Amino acid sequence: RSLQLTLAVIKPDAVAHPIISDAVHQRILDNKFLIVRNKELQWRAKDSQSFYQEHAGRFFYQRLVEFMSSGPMRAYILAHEDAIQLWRDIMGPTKVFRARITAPETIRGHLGLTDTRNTTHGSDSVESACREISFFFPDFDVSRWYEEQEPLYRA
Ligand code: DAT
Ligand code: MG
Repeated sequence: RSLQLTLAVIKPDAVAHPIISDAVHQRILDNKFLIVRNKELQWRAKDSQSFYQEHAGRFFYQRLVEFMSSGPMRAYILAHEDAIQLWRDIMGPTKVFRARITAPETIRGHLGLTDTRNTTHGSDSVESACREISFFFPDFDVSRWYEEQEPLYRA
């Protein structure tokens, strides 16, 4: 058993309301994630477009791009056993109006505002975690971190 890294983001709707972003941060701590890096940042529209390239052309794309560059957010590199799936489970379903009914105890079910303003982001695979960690933390060297840090946490 060993640690896995994921990229988690508290989106602008939550950062705009400190009580909400504090609640999300507390979930990170309660679930015993190791916070490897974290920082606040704001995107320009071009960052948003590039990050969500896979959704270009979808009906919600323009809304998504504008929202994600509308204010500051907080990004985290989180480590945990099976971190990617664990964080996805804690976030809940993408669509808030579904999450509210089917998974009200999740972050999105509990704190999400709309399907666009859904409070948090999380990587969905090892490949996307790698890409997204570099996107948010260009100076972070994933392979080096594993070499230097990960063996310390092996069970
Ligand atoms: P997730 O964020 O759960 O990985 P995704 O990658 O499919 O979901 O979509 C990225 C973001 O785009 C999502 O967090 C919110 C927005 N989005 C996705 N589907 C949407 C929809 N049907 N209506 C409005 N916004 C949507
Ligand atoms: Mg996604």
